[in-house]
Amino acid sequence: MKIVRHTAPDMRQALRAVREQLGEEAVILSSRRTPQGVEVTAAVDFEAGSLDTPAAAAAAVAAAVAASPPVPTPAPAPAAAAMPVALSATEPEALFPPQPDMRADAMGRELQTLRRMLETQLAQLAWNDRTRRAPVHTELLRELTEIGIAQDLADHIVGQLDERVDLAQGRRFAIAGLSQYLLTTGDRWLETGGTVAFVGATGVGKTTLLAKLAVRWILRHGPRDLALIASDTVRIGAQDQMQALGQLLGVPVHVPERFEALPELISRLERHRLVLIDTPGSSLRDAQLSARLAVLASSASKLETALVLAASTQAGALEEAVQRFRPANPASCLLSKVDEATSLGGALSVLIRARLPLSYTSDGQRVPEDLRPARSLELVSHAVRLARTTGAAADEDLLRRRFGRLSHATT
Ligand SMILES: Nc1nc2c(ncn2[C@@H]2O[C@H](COP(=O)(O)OP(=O)(O)OP(=O)(O)O)[C@@H](O)[C@H]2O)c(=O)[nH]1
Ligand SMILES: [Mg+2]
Repeated sequence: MKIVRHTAPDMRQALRAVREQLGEEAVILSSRRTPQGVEVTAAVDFEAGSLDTPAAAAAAVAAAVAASPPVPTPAPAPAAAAMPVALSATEPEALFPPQPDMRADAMGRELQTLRRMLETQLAQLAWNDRTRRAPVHTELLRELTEIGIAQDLADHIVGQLDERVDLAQGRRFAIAGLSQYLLTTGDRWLETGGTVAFVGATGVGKTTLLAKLAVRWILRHGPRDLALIASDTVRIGAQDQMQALGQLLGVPVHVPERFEALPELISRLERHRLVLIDTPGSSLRDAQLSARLAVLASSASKLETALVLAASTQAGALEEAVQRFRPANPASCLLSKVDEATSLGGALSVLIRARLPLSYTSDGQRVPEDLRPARSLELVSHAVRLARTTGAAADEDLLRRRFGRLSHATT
């Protein structure tokens, strides 16, 4: 099937243009007024009789209208005499109070249903058309969806592909594209140091990551230039956890009196090359979260906040975490629990969309073994492998809803 959109000064000219391009079989799908005149969207299909044709789609919609239940008629208003209202010629509204316009409501709902049905049919047509015209592109969209890559990103990557590309080339291009968009920082904390506060939701693995980095630093540089700050005074046992780590490593653990005293404590520790700061985990709806993040954002310019995200979390919740912790102005993020994730594409899409560079990933509980400096190609390849091993499948309905849009089929 072929779908075209024409703009002309008037309807007559628009229809003539449609007829010239699509012939007498063309079906008008929609028309609307525009500042230039009218815009007409029309389609023609070469497999008449199939439900995939616009004519059949229109017929299906018409049949659905005919079959839909009648619009309920509102109950008759009570007789004026029975109303407990003062009869006054000057207040006719009191005699006939406005009834809720049930009929209009029902018609509105009916139209919405029709609109959805039509959109579904058109999406199906457009997706079928796209599959026929660019099978490699649609296969790649399917595979990216199976990996868990977000719709806009998948569309963007596939949209850059040449028309004559084959599937193997297309796959290589998509993986290279994703790797290129996924920013990473390199192993810079362990090489040159820094002052880093780990923020993130409760239980995502902040303290474990801090411990892994501290041990790795000592293995490379010794304990002299390392300082730890335990600013989590919220969770029972959090201080003990940090003190135990400090004792084990032979490194002092500093505790600010209050969270607000953190900037002052940081400036006192300036001579240390690496200062790692454990912060309380916050539920995303924590009332104190904004205040704490504001303290971090206004702290010494040397301080950098790093957002910890658990890869095992759903993409929607990761997106929300990125938004909620934005006031702390994180310069980078760390991805924990990669070993627990059943799909990685969603997490990678969130990081790419937020342009948040990834510093390290963690794929287990062992300290310090389960820590890696983030490498984008490695992560994207891991996401692909994961989709294969879990047998992820994108169902046809999802693909049609995501990628079956008219613009793709418009010539
Ligand atoms: N499987 C797996 N478990 C992890 C990983 N990182 C941390 N954990 C576990 O997750 C749990 C929580 O880790 P913590 O480091 O205490 O998390 P947190 O963010 O500091 O928690 P709060 O301070 O309570 O907010 C612990 O049982 C860790 O062993 C990881 O990469 N993979
Ligand atoms: Mg902790």
